[in-house]
Amino acid sequence: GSVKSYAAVDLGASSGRVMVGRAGRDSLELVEAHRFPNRPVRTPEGLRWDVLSLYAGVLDGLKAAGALGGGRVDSVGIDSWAVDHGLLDADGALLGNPVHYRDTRTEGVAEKVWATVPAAELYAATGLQYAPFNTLYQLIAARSSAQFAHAERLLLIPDLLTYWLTGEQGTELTNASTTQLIDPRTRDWSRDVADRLGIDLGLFAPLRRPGDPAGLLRPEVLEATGLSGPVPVTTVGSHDTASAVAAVPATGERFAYICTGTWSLAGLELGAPVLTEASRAANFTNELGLDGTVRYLRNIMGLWLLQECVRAWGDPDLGELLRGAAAVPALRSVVDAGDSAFLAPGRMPERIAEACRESGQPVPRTPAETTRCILDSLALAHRRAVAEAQALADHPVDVVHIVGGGTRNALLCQLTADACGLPVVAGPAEAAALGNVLVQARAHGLVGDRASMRRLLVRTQPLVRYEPQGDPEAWRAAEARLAGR
Ligand code: ADP
Ligand code: LRH
Repeated sequence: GSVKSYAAVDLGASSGRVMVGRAGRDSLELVEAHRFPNRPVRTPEGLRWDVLSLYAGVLDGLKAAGALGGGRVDSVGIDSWAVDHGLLDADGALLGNPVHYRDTRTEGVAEKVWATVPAAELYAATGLQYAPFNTLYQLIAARSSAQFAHAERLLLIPDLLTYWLTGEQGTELTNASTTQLIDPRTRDWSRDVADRLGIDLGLFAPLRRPGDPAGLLRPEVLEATGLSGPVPVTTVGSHDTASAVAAVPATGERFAYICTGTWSLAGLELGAPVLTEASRAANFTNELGLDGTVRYLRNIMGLWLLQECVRAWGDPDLGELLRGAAAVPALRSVVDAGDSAFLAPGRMPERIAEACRESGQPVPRTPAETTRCILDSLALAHRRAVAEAQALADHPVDVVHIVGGGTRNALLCQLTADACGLPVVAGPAEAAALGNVLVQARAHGLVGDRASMRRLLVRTQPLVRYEPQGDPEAWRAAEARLAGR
């Protein structure tokens, strides 16, 4: 049968990549065309994304993707991290560098918002967890700025890059659900929340959904990349986590997933949101996935904790560090890997040591010990999220799927199996890119529904299974220790 080439642009907080997915009716192969670092920059104003360098990386990547396939790709799809955005003026020009979600401008903003719309009402209306960086809080923080006064349009990061590639503006729904301005039941804007907070929804371009066409590469883009046109851009689940969950190689419904990269996003795929007070108290979020599904999950600080330590230690070899960590005794000290105290960059080894000291646990002294503390803490946070999601959504699971860069960390996968007391199936590592490719393939009639997308992944992608080992009591004790019980 015919094989098509889809370029998937996947921008993570630590790196961007352009992957080429070659898909046929019974085949799926992913090749990396180009990878580039995503390095935020601290300006006098605060922490900013270097979005022009990312766009240059996208163009280089599309060129490399074309070179792999004789100057042709059949379509392009773009996904990235959530919540962040660029503001455009009336001429469509970008007003300044997009602000990084780890910037401090949103400190104390939520409390002001809650004075107008109480937190419980906000959750009932939007289903979104509290995170200081939700787009809603960012907008409230920005709105007295000179820049905001000139803003006529807000484009989320993947929508901004799509605009630069095609000249067409839209707001992709799965990513829009992270703004905290979408009602997960109607999958449309929550006009009531916006009105009460004085947010003009006219800032947003019209909603579009995964599978919708998003325009054609502009002639200048064809010229810069050497691609032969016309090349359509296809809307995918433009929130990277939506694309990653679409590529969880599950065989049934009774599964939990953990998308591990800079973040760990741990939870369930559901048919309807869970908007209970208990769910709010547990800070689970209801983000939108493909085909009206809900991504019911918790944000855990993830491998960010390790990335920041590795940076502080001057970039030692990761493999060696992990071998050292494997030799350190288990569960000596654990920290709360869900604590937003770890959100900001800087001084990570010290902050972890302080958290251990303050909770009366042994303080990790070497990089190997600190790494072990991080991985034990992540596994423990995975355990809690998987258990609590099942209870809050009344949706039991038999298996935990781990996807994303963290699948390359065998120790983390094994510890997660041990902590959850469930088998872990690890892979694919490039889940977001695969979900991106599969939605493009589906839009062009090459694959069927979500279940058949998943069957194709099971048949074609290498997966590794980890059985739970060790003493489950040790994890219960560590959990109790962390909860101060
Ligand atoms: P993001 O998309 O958020 O930028 P990724 O999914 O690319 O993140 O995951 C990046 C993380 O994967 C790194 O921080 C690192 O901890 C882990 N990782 C990547 N390669 C390896 C490897 N060879 N061994 C162990 N861990 C790895
Ligand atoms: C992961 C991610 C996550 C969001 C965060 C801002 O890359 O998209 O789902 O919560 O970035």
